[in-house]
Amino acid sequence: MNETSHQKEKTFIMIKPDGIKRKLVGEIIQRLEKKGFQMLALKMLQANRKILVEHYTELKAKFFFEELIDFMLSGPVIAMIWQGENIINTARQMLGATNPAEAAPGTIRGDFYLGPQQKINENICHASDSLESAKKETALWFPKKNYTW
Ligand code: IDP
Ligand code: MG
Repeated sequence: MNETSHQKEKTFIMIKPDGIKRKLVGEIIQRLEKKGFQMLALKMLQANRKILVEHYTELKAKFFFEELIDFMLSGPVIAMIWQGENIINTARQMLGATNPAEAAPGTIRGDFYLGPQQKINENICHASDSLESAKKETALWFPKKNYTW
């Protein structure tokens, strides 16, 4: 990957239903902007089962899959495309570990951990974990590709 395309790397970031209910939307967007990243697209929507099964298709065999889908259907989500240098890796670092109880201080999942009453799947925010999944998830949630300004 050359330097230019690396600087224009895009990723898919989604605020989960708990992040919206807990009023963390502004906080998450502010953190990404402060890091120098550019928002390219944003929409709030009630996801359906079909798009969520496709989004999380690699986890289909996991014991927590149905609970995860139900949680993701429990309220609207905010789907976004963001751009910036090395954003795929950096956004993952900014989210912190999957299990919010283990997420480091300074990360979104770590800083807003509520304690043992918070379920693992309720971890506030999603970010693509690789270039391949960023492309897949961006196309899945924003099929019209009308986000290049
Ligand atoms: P990630 O979101 O950090 O990439 P993944 O392993 O891709 O983590 O899992 C997707 C989502 O599934 C997690 O964000 C979390 O909501 C949920 N999840 C992952 N592991 C568990 C688990 O052990 N129990 C319940 N939910 C889980
Ligand atoms: Mg993942």
